[in-house]
Amino acid sequence: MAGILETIKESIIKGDAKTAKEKVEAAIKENIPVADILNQGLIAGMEVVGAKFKANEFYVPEVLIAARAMNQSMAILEPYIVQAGIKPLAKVAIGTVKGDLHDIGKNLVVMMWKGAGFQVEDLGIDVPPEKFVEAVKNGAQVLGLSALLTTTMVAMKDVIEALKNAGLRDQVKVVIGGAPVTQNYADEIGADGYAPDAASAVDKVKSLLAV
Ligand code: B1M
Repeated sequence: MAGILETIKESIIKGDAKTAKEKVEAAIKENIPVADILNQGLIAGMEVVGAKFKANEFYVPEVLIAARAMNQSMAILEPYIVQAGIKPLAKVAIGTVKGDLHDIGKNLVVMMWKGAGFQVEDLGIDVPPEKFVEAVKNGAQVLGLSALLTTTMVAMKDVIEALKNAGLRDQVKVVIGGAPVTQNYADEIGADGYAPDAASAVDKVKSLLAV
């Protein structure tokens, strides 16, 4: 089992989408737990990519190719993550905030929330505050905001302001996350919750909604 997960991890690092997808399919057939495929294969690979990018060993093209391999592999895994979901526990919406194009972490939260049984509206990337407001008007009980840049995390505050201006702040719980985001920042901008990773994002929403 460790061998196939290691191959998945290495394929992500190399940006070899074909092998990554084949091995994810093989791992599913071998009944390797989906959480292990995700955490020890895909996420572990992306973590190495992040470290190499930071150390200037990888540049944007390598990172993009790795991200594509990750996203394509996640698409195969998604139905298996979602399988556990029965009836939606609640309606939630999520997006990466305005100015920010990172979506790998956000997509993980989407999958985890779906897997936990939430009905998830994925608003995508570079989402302006008005779109988040619209999602609440359409019934979202929770808004998830993701940001990966210190320059875009400030847009989370704009979303909360827009909700207040629309008179909707009391109708929705706002959960924030992403690498530069902290609990202190959540407190500072008046978000209802912060989650450091996709798995904790599930617990956070469940505790906020008491479901
Ligand atoms: Co970007 N990038 N990037 N990048 N990129 C970072 C974030 C960076 C830290 C790299 C670095 O310099 N070390 C740096 C930010 C520095 C900063 O602001 N402090 C950076 C930069 C500078 C940039 C550009 C400005 C580079 C440039 O053009 N010069 C540019 C900005 C573009 C833009 O957004 N406007 C840019 C572009 C890109 C790519 C397009 C090439 C690509 C994104 C591809 C894509 O997403 N489709 C990319 C990538 C891949 C990265 C790194 C390498 C990896 C990010 C990632 O996907 N991680 C990243 C370095 C790093 O993180 N070490 C980096 C894996 C993912 C699973 O983790 O998204 O953190 P993450 O999600 C986690 C948690 O944060 C959490 O759950 C996940 C784990 O379970 N989480 C939530 C996330 N959202 C959540 C929401 C929640 C709860 C939890 O509730 C709602």
